[in-house]
Amino acid sequence: MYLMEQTMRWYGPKDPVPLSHIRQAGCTGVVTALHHIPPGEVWSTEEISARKKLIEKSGLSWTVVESLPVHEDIKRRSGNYRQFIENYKASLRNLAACGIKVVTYNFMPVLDWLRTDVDYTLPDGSKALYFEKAAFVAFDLFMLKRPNAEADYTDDEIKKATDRYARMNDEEKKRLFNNALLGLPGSDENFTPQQVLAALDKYRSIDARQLKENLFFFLREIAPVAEDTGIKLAIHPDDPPYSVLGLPRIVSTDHDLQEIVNAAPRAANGLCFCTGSLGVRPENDLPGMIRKYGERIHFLHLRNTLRDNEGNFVEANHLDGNTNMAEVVREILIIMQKRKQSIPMRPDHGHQMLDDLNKKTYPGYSAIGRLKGLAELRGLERGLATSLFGYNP
Ligand code: DNO
Repeated sequence: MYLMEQTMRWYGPKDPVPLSHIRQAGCTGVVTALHHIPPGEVWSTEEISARKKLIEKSGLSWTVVESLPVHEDIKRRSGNYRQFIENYKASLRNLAACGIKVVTYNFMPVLDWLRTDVDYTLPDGSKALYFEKAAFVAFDLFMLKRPNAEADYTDDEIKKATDRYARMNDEEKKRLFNNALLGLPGSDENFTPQQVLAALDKYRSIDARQLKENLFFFLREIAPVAEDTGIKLAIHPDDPPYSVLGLPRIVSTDHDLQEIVNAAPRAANGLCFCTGSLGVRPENDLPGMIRKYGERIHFLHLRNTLRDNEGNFVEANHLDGNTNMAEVVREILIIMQKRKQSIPMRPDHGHQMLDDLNKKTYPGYSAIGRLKGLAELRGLERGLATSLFGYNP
């Protein structure tokens, strides 16, 4: 019986959640990256194997790399992109030489995930990540002051954002500003508005089609290397799965995934199936997508969101929210038996709760909330495996 391989993200030696706790949560491996190496540089075998040894000393394995970052020049196909692609290939070869099999990356321009509130208090006092549309539009229009931003919103959206902004006190404004400009995951730095505006400007002439072509070009370069070395690539979807700050987003829909898998028709060119990101679009049929792309799913992020009609969404408990997690896990179980392979999974994010409320952790990555999610997912999977396949451990 093939069950999901349980992992958690670990941000490296500086992560307040130690490896021993991840092991005690029941994980066999971790998902991590060499966050200290700037995007575009080669990950040497020395650096990789040192990190691997550290992880293995704790009785865990380094199951997935998340992320091997893609340099902005590659996304724009400008500047030094050829060199950066060669460096990417070299990193893949080095990772393979060290025995690492799955590499996650994303192709979101400028910013990775985006929320307006990373400390949103739920009725029970725990905290969740939250995306509030009106606040985000207010940030874009009145704080970032992105040139021509109004053109991207309807009159109704602008009015709601204007009202929302007028009701915000200074403290709320400060929080919104800091949350929206939170640095990339794994870094402690915030972007300044000037940096963001300058970075956005560089995408002025790149629309979704062009960005997709740039991704396909990159994929056709790296997928053969991944295949030859036995690495499986897993592209992470856009979070949230639509255009933000006028930037094109190209990994959000069923059609996007179809085009991506077709662009380099090799098993190595695969997906990180993130239910939390894809689940924000009501038309994304997640169980159906798993059936369709099952052969190409190399990594799973299981998380749930609850959305409303205004475009707001809050991160819900792993088994609640708009995604029917039981259906998702059932399809994953079926795919794994068909492929005769376990797929690595991590409980994505978790509420900050209990003792963790007093700790400073990476937003979404406190220990107890993730442990709760993992335990629920593990129970769900075992229950389904028993009822569907007669699993008997
Ligand atoms: C957020 C994460 C993303 C993800 C990258 C993958 O919590 O899921 O930041 O790691 O997009 O490249």
